[in-house]
Amino acid sequence: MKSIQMKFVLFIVVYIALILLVSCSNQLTSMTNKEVKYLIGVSQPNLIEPWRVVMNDEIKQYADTYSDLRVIFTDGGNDSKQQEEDLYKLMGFGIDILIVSLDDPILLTPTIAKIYSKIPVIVLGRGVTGYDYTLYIGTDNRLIGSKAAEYAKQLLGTEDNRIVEILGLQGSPTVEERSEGFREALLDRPDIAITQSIYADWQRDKSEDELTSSLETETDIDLIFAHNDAMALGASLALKNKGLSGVKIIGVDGVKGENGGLNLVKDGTLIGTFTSPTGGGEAIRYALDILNKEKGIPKKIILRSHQITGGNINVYEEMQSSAQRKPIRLITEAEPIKIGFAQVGVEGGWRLAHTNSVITAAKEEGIELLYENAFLQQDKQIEIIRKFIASKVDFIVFSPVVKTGWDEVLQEAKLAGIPVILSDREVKVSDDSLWTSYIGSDFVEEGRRSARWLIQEMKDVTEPVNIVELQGTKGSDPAVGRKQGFEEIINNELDYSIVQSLQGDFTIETGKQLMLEALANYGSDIDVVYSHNDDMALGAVEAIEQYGLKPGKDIKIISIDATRAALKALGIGKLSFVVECNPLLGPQLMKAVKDYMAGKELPMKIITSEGVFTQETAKRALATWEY
Ligand code: GYE
Repeated sequence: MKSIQMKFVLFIVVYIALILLVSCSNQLTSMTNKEVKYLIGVSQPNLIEPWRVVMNDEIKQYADTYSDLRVIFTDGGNDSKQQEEDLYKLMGFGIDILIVSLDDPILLTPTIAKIYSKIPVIVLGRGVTGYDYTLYIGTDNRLIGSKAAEYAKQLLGTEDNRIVEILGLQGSPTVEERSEGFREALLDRPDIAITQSIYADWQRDKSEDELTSSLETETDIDLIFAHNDAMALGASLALKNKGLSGVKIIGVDGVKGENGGLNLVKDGTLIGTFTSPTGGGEAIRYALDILNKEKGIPKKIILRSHQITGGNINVYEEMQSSAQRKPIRLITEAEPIKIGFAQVGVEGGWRLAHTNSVITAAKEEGIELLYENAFLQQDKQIEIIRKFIASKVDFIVFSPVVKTGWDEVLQEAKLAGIPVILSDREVKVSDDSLWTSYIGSDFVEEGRRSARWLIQEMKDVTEPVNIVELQGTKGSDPAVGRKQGFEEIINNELDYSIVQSLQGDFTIETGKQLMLEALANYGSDIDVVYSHNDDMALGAVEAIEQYGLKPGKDIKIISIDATRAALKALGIGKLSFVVECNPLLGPQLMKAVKDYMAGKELPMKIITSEGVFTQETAKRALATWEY
């Protein structure tokens, strides 16, 4: 890294050059003579969308509270080539970290990956594929789509309903996810048809023009779902020009400002919108944590989307105003924060590390922790949660044994005003306001990573590949996600088949027993074991040895967790590949609890950052590995 002085001199030179050269669309924050510790580059694909203007405002506002931060903003003028040039220009200025929001993920993801090999990169809001970035901050777009559909279903009658969907930029993952979420949630309503899909590139004018021309031939529309408020506004203009009224319009974004979604809901242009927080403030907060090399930086922050309608907009705006963000209660030594922690079980190495991490972190933060264990039984876990509600804890934290069946008890917690944090596993409930935050891994991605490695590893093999899958607890979030992600990738490969998929419970014993069963059926025809966790993989190692074959050689073994025991086995070649799933969630959990008690809104999901291990990297990692 260049010295700070050098960087400052360079910055001054660049600044002067910029004033002379940079197109007027690029903006710079004001400069003072104070020493610049960190230079942050912010690259936007355009500043036509109000949502992006708000994002920059939030970044600026937050960055301005630090006198040693400088931010350079660029505006790609809605042209990916221009944005690519901007990115290299920012690199030329010697930025320490890049904050980037993209429009065209296909063109720019490789550039982002290249930059990420040199400096940390925070991707904001929309679109980047793969995993080559430091941190992503955005919303759950599939969820936004499905919430919009649920709302549309409420708004429409029961017969012959026609919806026009106005989408953002074609090919963007954000657009695909919003659209898929929307369409999937409409499947149970055969009376609703999406009669038209219009791609309007997130732009108001394009939406207005496209809809205007389609209204020439078809005016029978009941509802419009636009992927952002700008396009929703464009659609409303087209309808107005045509003299059509009564079409309900739902948008997404819900930002402040003249043409922002909040105003559009207030003046009745939109029937409702779903907020898509820009994450600008969070980006600066995390940029500083990254630059200061803080531990435990997550991989993804998913912000909560709120449904805004005429009925709740005032309450929402009040909630957002900073005056409302007061500490929840006074915390003293006599009355510390009190957490009830309903642990799922003692099933293996990962779980023990997780339990210890939570207990230790609570102690370090002076937080009182009531700890109880459900030993893999849902009834018991529900009973424990009820006990915590009765003891009036400040927080309930639990790792749900399975995904479903929690509505009732979580409703009770909500009624008692006790926020719930899901640690390391998610739930599936009808109302996502029943839980406050999820802290853990992306299980689907873990499954994909396992499959991608396998395909790479087997690329020269011409024979069919026979896989045995050892699944974790039936209906648990990690088992469901790891299966789904693995299958998603494997299903594209004609020669790969999962010959047997057996149901375990994440313990070494079930791993061994299930593997013996698979060996009895398929013997040496098995090429690969894909195990949903390390304990079951280590059980499979024992079974394969007992059967007289060599684990890791005759049969490759892929596993998830990366406990020390698994890394050791990988180091000596008994396992083949291990995907990390980090159990050391205690510190992040305590941070979230303290933030909440201080009056901050928590992200909906905090997804931990994780690596993968081969034999070589496992040996090296073991020297310092903590769990
Ligand atoms: O992978 C497994 C444990 O929920 C992420 O549960 C956790 C999983 C972990 O039993 O070993």
